[in-house]
Amino acid sequence: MRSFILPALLPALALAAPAPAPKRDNDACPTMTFTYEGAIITAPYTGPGAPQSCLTAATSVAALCPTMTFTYNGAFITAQYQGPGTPQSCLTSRTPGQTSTPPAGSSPAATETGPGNGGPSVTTSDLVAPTTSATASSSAAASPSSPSTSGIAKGFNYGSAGMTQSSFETQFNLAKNLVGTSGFTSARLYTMIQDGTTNGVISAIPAAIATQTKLLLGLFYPNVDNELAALTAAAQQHGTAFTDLVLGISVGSEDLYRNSPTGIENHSNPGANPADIVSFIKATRNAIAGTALAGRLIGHVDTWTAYVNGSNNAVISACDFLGVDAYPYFQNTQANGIANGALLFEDAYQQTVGVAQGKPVWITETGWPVSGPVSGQATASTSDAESYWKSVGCGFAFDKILTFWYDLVDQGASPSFGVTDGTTTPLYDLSCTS
Ligand SMILES: *[C@@H]1O[C@H](CO)[C@@H](O)[C@H](O)[C@H]1NC(C)=O
Ligand SMILES: CC(=O)N[C@H]1CO[C@H](CO)[C@@H](O)[C@@H]1O
Repeated sequence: MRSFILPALLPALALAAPAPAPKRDNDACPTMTFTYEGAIITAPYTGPGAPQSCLTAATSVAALCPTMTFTYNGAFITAQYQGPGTPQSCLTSRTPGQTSTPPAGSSPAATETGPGNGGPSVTTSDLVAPTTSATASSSAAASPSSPSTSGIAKGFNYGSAGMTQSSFETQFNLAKNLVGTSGFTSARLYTMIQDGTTNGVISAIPAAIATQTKLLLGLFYPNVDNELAALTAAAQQHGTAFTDLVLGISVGSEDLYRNSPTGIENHSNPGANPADIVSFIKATRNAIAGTALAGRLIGHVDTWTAYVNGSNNAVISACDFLGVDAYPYFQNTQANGIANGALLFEDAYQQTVGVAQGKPVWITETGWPVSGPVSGQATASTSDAESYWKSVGCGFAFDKILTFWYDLVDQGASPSFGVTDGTTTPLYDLSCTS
């Protein structure tokens, strides 16, 4: 599940490396987020109370940066274009899916979804930052964020091997009660299938209902038919108690990476061609149509190196969101000591945003090991892991971008990425306030 940089891509990436972005004076300007016909829109807030400097900045940035118009669930959406040829200054936004102009006639108040008007429990505020954009400066220099009040989802990744409903509940509760943290109430799964069964529903679903844990579901390629059988069975068995918790559905995990030269070298598992993932995504859309899962966001998880490989663009086009995995620790052909950890991660994230066709980019895996071998200039230690948590987690990701950290418990693995050995007292300080 871990990524490695593709050495073959390095020359291309070096050429494409972003120049320092011109200073923008609207970095602190407020934004608003709302849903419009099922699409998540983030746009500059220019209503009452917006600073005068932001009114002109919003206009001039909108004027300078290219936009694209597309339809999404039947609605016309105008969003920032961030594909090839986009000026670097237009790629500095940290807010996924940012738009410059809300569609005419849209009304945030009227289209906001939420439990109050019969909408699902998962709301826009679970998915994207509700008020302000992150700054464009390096997170290493940014001040740490205050404890979570935003409600934007964050959590950890959960494998399925050997897991039962009771062990899922134990881990979900552990994540919620980690000393020094709050708000780790979401979970990313890799499969819908209970370990040891052909297509039985994974016991993480009743565990999530019992603990009110929100879910990024995962479907594992190439087990298409069984994954879809388990997904639709889960919706049938548990109804809205389950589907109200679903943040999105990821079709596949690192399959394009495993299909690349480095992935083939590092893994025995089969990868997938872009066309395979696209048809799995289409099959998933068909499978959930008419079920309680209809309308849920469908995407894919892969390494940032797979997304910036233009041969994989068809997968991006087929997705509602991208989940990106990035591990500076493994980027051992670059200067990847902990001092550069945040810079490498942010570059990986921004490069993914740059090819995301305006779609939200969620962080599905990142972390730094507490123990394990040296990897290039990277060393594994609790103090390096703490430094990475504070700069990347607190400074860049948490409460601004939907994030799943890697990982909660990783005992016995080498390198080992767990933030705890299984107790609510973490292996290092996880607070975001100091
Ligand atoms: C780019 O993606 C294609 C399609 O997935 C794959 O065949 C190729 O190996 C990738 N190239 C690199 C350098 O990873
Ligand atoms: C775990 C592992 O085998 N990692 C290797 C993956 O491939 C890269 C590039 O060849 C190596 O540098 C890693 O050591």
